Amino acid sequence: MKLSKSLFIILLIAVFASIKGYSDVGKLKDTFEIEVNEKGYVPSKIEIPSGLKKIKINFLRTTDKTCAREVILEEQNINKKLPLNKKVSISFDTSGSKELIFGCHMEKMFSGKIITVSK
Ligand SMILES: [Cu+2]
Repeated sequence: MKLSKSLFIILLIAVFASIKGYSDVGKLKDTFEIEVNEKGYVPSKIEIPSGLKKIKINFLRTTDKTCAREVILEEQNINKKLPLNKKVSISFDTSGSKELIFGCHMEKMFSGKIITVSK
């Protein structure tokens, strides 16, 4: 009787531990918001955990006073126009890349980075 009770407790702990591990994976943030305004891409640096395979970035250009009217990410063959006040999403595979640079058509005039970090 005593033995089965401690077995039950061990089992319970194992179940809770696995649920916690599962929810931690589910909590990895994979969607990011970037505003394009007078300062350029804000934020201009996005850190993603190395475990992520795919991320999504929502861009919203909120001013006409910028030349960053598109987002270009050459490594991923992404080149999208950013209409004023319209959310534009890009989604791509980040596994295997450490650092990705995106920017406007004038290359590094306005740019941002996506950096993979181990957490
Ligand atoms: Cu530019």
